[in-house]
Amino acid sequence: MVKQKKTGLKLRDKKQAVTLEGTSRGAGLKFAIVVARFNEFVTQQLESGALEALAAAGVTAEDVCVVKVPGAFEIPFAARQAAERGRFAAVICLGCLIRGATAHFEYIASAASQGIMDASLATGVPMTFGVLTTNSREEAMERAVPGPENKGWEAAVAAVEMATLDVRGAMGATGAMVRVRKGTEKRKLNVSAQRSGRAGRGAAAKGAAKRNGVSGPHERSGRAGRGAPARKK
Ligand code: DLZ
Repeated sequence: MVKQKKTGLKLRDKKQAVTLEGTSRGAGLKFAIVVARFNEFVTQQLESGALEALAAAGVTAEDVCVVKVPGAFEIPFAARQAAERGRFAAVICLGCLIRGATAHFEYIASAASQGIMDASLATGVPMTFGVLTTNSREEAMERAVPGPENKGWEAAVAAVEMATLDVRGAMGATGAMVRVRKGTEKRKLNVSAQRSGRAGRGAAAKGAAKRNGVSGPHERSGRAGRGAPARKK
């Protein structure tokens, strides 16, 4: 049973909106990076960019698992498996499609993007899209330069933000929005996410709980949440 914090007021009690957003701090969270080998001269650079961004966000190397697949078409399968079987807070998907003479480009691009979105929604694990779709090798290489311009870097930054965004956890037991004191908003929302039992992120919840100095429901019960296999519908 979730205990509401004394400071928690229902949103309708006051006329002020509550803003929820993730953070850029990923320490304690686990991430999977699914990388397609096709056009490896680019995807290797995307992988490096993603790894650098995760390190900059405080994620340690042992908390990152890199999964290699043949091409972008295979990314959704591996991403879904990682989300279902692993305790990842988010999955970063990286690939490179360069337009060729055939219709392959369109088919693979739409299968990859739709497949990744479907996998993310089906598992409840955030997945980010670092799959380039370019007209030339040059365009692809421009997007794989070292640093924050690198699309792998961008996808990793988005993954950290999504992994730390907990919309459901910020709701009270009845689904009512929990209001927190001004100035301490983000920290309090993270705490309420851990206590509400709705975060369901397994390792993610545990990590955030540690950072916040509280023990979340998953820590106490040892229950896997978001990392557990998706329920059949
Ligand atoms: C077949 C193919 C083609 C033509 N182009 C690309 C591409 O530009 N980028 C990419 O990641 N993969 C490509 N592939 C391979 C497919 O994604 C897939 O690996 C194969 O069709 C085997 O299922």
